[in-house]
Formats: sequence, C-alpha cells, structure tokens
Amino acid sequence: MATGMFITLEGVEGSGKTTQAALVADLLRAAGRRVSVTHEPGGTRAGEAIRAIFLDPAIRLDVAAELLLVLADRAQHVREKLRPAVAAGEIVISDRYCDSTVAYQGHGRGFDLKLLADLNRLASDGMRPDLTFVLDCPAEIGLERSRARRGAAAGAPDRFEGERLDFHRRVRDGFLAVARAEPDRVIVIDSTAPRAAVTARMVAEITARMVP
Ligand code: Z5A
Repeated sequence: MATGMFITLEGVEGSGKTTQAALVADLLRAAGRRVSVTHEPGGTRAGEAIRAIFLDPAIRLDVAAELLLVLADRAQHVREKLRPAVAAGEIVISDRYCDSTVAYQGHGRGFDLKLLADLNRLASDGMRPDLTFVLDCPAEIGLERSRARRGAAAGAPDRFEGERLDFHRRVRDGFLAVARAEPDRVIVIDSTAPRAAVTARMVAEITARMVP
C-alpha cells in the first residue's frame, strides 16, 4: 500500500487554493494515486455546521468565539477525517489548516502567536502537514478575484471579505512569515502565474517527496 501524505494549501482569499486543490488532485489521480480533497472550516458534518456560522456575516462573533470555532472544526476534522485518510494511504489535500489560524487570528486579529501554537497543537492532535503550499498573491488581487467570482454568483460578502485591505495584507505577511520560519515544510508559489504553471510546480514538488 502506498504511504499517505498530508498536504495543505494556504494563502489569502482568492489566491487560487480551491482551483489548485482540484487540478492537482486530478493529475495525481491520473497518475494512479488515491487522493481526497477537503477544507477548513468544514470537511466533516460538524465542520460544515461550524462553517455556516463562521462565514455568515449576519452572525456577530467575538474574535475569541471566531478562534474557538476554527479550532473546534479542526479538532473534529483531524480525528474524523484527516488522520484516518492518511493512515489508509491516501494523499490528503486540505484547503486551509493550522497556518490559516496563525495568519488570520494571529497576524490579522492580533492573538498571541505562542498561544495559537499551543491551541493549534491541541486542536490538530499534533498532526503536521508533510508539505504546505502558500499560494501567494497581493491581497488586492485575491480580493478582486473573489469579488469577480461572487459578482457572477450574486452572493453576499462573507465575514472576511468585508475586512479592510490592511487586514488582508497582514494576513498575507503572516503566511510569508510562517514560510520563512519553516522552509522545509512550506513552499511559496506566486499564484499570479497562469493556473497551469502553478499546478505543474505543485505536482512536481509533491512527486519529488512521494514515497512509492
Ligand atoms: N479562516 C480563519 O480565519 N482561520 C482559520 O483557521 C481557517 C479559516 C481554517 C474560509 O473561507 C475563511 O475562513 C477564510 C479564512 C478563514 N476567509 N477568508 N478570507 P472560504 O473557504 O470560503 O474562502 P477562502 O479559503 O478564502 O477561499 P476562496 O475565496 O474560495 O479563495 P481560493 O480558494 O484561494 O481561490 P479560488 O476559489 O481557487 O480562486 C478564486 C478566483 O480566482 C476563481 O474565480 C478562480 O478561477 C480564479 N483564479 C484561480 N487561480 C487563478 C490564476 N492563477 N490566475 C487567474 N485567476 C485565477
């Protein structure tokens, strides 16, 4: 049985994570690997209920409640879905994980980074990604992509789309700080590049680390 692998995609809103998770998964499946794609918040039944509260701009949430919701979601996601799938030999790609908490609740909201490291360890049960891609683009570009997509779907902006630009810039800086601190785990990719070029780089990096 092939050895499982845990890959996370991180980055600002609209940076292309959802797009790339699907493209990369398709290519890996075509190469014969078992791949599942999941996301946070969400990914489990409990997680999708948490996500609905979390993203609803009509529900006022204190920042501490926001933090505890993403952690509760992660605790369920790891134990119900992520760990069993990797143990069964799958390549699991998660659209967001612990680094999003560091970037959004730490660099964005201002929670203490040491506290977040402890809480992330508790929520994740110590499960660390084998590989993380930060899909990096200026916050303005990501937000514009999200707005264009939402415009097409005529939806309302979520809790974070309504935040000021400097919040999203701090979040981007937060992801880049994580990448600088953990260069062996985290690869930064310029996500303003064409989609196919981003996919090709990601698949090459994953393939290079695969245990047959
Ligand atoms: N959050 C948190 O605060 N703390 C946490 O611990 C966690 C999450 C886990 C989840 O929202 C929110 O939760 C998130 C942080 C917070 N909010 N924000 N911001 P979500 O899951 O609904 O949203 P998201 O994760 O930000 O995803 P997104 O808006 O769907 O963006 P994306 O997945 O990165 O991008 P995309 O959907 O793949 O692409 C966006 C558009 O750009 C789309 O039309 C694509 O066709 C286009 N695109 C993609 N790639 C390209 C390239 N290369 N060129 C041109 N256009 C492209």
